[in-house]
Amino acid sequence: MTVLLMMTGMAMQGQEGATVKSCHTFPELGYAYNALEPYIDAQTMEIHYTKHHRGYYDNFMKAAGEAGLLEMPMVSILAKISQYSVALRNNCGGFYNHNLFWENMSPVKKEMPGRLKGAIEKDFGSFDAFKAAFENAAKTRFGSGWAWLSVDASGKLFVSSTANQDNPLMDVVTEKGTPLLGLDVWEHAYYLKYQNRRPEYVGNFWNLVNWEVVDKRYAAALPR
Ligand code: MN3
Repeated sequence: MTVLLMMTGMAMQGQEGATVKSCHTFPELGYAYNALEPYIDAQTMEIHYTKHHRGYYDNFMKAAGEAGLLEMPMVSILAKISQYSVALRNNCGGFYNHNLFWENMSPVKKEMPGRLKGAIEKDFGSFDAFKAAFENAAKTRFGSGWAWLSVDASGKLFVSSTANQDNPLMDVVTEKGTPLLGLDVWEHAYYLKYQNRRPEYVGNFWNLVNWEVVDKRYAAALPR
């Protein structure tokens, strides 16, 4: 448990300001492949982490090297992603998004800290209203993509969805902010267990959310 939290914490620190070069180590998954069962099965987790996420990472390293961006923080690359190749957009996005996704989930139930709860109630009216908006974003994303809870430059929370491996940090998306919680709705994330039943997968996600991590990201992203 302590080890798990430490690993989660280290992975979080590695995500934001770190340069590509210092992120050169493919991050550890903070729990076992079967730790999120029954909501996400072990086979899906193993393939998702070792094949999909690894593939994005390897291709990101290649594209970043070719573009001479090995010293640039990921957040800076994402903020100017329109200037770079499609390969960099897909793979920097894919690497960043999955890092966040693994950290967003916990095998141990995490209560939502009061700070985040208050902000959600203020900006969405209620937790149920937020949940409905997030589920709607996840269910209605056509094809492959992500649903997000993010905070904008003024400190306000919002829900959005993006296609493919785009995310709210990219200059190419309409709703920009810092992602706090992301849900992968590519079929590779759920098809082995849920087949076409994406809504069931989306509904089960609430059993896994690590609200402590979301709250920490919220606090770190607020305007100062
Ligand atoms: Mn994925």
